[in-house]
Amino acid sequence: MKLKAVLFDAYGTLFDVYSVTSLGEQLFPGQGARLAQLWRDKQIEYTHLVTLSSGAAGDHYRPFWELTRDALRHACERLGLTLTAAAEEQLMNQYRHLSAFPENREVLAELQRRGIPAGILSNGDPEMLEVAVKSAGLAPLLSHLLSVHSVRRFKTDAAAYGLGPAALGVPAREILLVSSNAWDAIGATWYGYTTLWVNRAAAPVERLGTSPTHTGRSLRDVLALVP
Ligand code: LAC
Repeated sequence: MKLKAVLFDAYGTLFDVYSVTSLGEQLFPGQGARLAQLWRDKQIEYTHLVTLSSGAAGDHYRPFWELTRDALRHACERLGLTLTAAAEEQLMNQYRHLSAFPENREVLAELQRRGIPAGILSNGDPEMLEVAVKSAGLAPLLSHLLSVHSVRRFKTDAAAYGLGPAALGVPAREILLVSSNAWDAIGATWYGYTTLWVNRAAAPVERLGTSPTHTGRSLRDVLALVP
């Protein structure tokens, strides 16, 4: 089977969410790494919670930007750090302009050269994605910026993953979904995508009875999988 398009997760996959560590370290010496980790974990936990509890009884969706801010506040409180309004703005602003992983540009450029449509499918709200993509200079290399905002359900909800095939006009199994988040790679596999888990951190596999279709170590591994 030939893969016809590639969709990338944004946060953690194209953009390095732990690049906030150094600012965190500056603001809270000795706590930067713990803060970055807890902030990220809480952010994802909140997305899962609001989606899991949304349904007939109510809609608890709030944009990723807001959940990210709330997760930061919680993480600081948990670590006993006093988050001033100025520090919060600095950290949130850093989150808006996360560093892109260095290999991204050449991989996206090569996909474009091969004529393979490449896009983003992300929990991020449209404004966040647009700013991140522009500030990383990746806009001309991405044909689709798909945000779960339009369906008000975060990954791993089927409504979120359904955005890919609907926008690209090809079945999920003919789309390579690339994520550095193991849970996202597995959720997408369950949905029906062909998946690549970019396991940059050499993390242990998730024990959920399903494996991503492919596992690699950098975004470059995409190029061996598409024609
Ligand atoms: C995203 C989060 C999961 O970009 O990283 O969808």
